[in-house]
Amino acid sequence: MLRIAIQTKGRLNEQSMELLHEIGIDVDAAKRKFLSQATNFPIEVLYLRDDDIPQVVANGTASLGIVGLNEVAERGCDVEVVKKLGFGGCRISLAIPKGERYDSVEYFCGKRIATSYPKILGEFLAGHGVKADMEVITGSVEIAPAAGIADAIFDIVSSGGTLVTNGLKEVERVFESEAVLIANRNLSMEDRALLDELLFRIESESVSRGKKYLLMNIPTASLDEAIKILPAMRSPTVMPLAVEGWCSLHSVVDAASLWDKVRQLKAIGAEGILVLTLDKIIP
Ligand code: PRT
Ligand code: ZN
Repeated sequence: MLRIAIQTKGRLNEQSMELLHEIGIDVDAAKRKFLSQATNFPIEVLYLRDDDIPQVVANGTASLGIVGLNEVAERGCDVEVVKKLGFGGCRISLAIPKGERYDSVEYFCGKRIATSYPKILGEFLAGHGVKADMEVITGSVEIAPAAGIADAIFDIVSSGGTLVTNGLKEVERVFESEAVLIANRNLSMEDRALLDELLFRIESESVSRGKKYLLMNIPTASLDEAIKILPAMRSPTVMPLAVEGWCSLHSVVDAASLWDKVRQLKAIGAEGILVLTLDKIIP
C-alpha cells in the first residue's frame, strides 16, 4: 500500500486532491480524517501541514508527498523530486520598502531581513558574500518592515499584491517554486511500480490538457496541405467519404492554436469542422 502525504488545508490541498481525482483515484473528501484510503487504488492519503511533508517522506512514514519545492529546499530533507506538477507556482524574493534605492544585492549588507526561509536565504546571501541579520518569523512576514522588526523581507510572492499593499517592492527573485511530487529514496519494488503507474497517469493527464479533437471534411486534393497544417501524434487519421473527391480528417490540436488552424484549413476547402473536447490521450 502506497501512502501519499498531502496538505490538510491551505493553498495546495484543493489542487492536490483534484490531481488524485483526475488520475482516477477516489478518496472520499467528506469522510477524510488524518488518514484515508482510496477506494479504487492501493493508496492511502495522509493529511499534514506542508512543513512536515518533506520529513515524513524522507523518513519513510509516507512513500510519496505533494508539497511546494520551497518547503523541500528549506527543510533540506533527502527526498527524490519526482515530478513538477504545474500548480502552486510562486517565487521567494527579497523585497524592500518601495521608496528605497536599490542597485545590487550589496544593499543587504548589515540589513535585518525577516523571513520564514532562513536556509534558502542563508545560502543565497553566502553565495553573494553578503552578511546580513536574519529575523526568523513564521507568519505575516510582509508587515515586518512597517512594524520596525526588519529593513527588508524574504518571502513568497505570487501576484505581488501583498508586497504592493505593504509598501514594498521586489528586488531579487531568488527561488522559483511550484508543487512537486516527492518520493522516499528507498521505495520498495512494489511501491516503485505503483509510483510508475501514477506517473503514467499524470503524464497522460498533462499531455491531454489544453488539447482539442478536430474532425472535418476536406477535398482529397487538399489533403497533403491539410496534413502539413495538422501535425498529430503520428499523423492525422484520414477516412474516405462516400462522396467522390472528399475525405474525413481527424486530428488533435493545441487549444491555443485552434483558431489559427481552423482559418488555414478553411482556406484550403475544409468543411463541416467539428471541435470536440478531449478527455484523455493515453500515450
Ligand atoms: O498550514 P500549512 O503549514 O499546511 O500551510 P502554510 O500556511 O504554511 O502554507 P500555504 O497553504 O499558505 O502555502 C502552501 C504552499 O503554496 C507554499 O509553500 C508555496 O509552495 C505555495 N504558494 C503558492 C504560496 C503562494 N503561492 C502564496 N502566494 N504560498 C504562500 N503565498 C502567500 C505568501 O506567503 C504571501 O503572504 O501569499 C502571499 C503573497 O501572495 P501575492 O499573490 O500577494 O504575491
Ligand atoms: Zn506551512
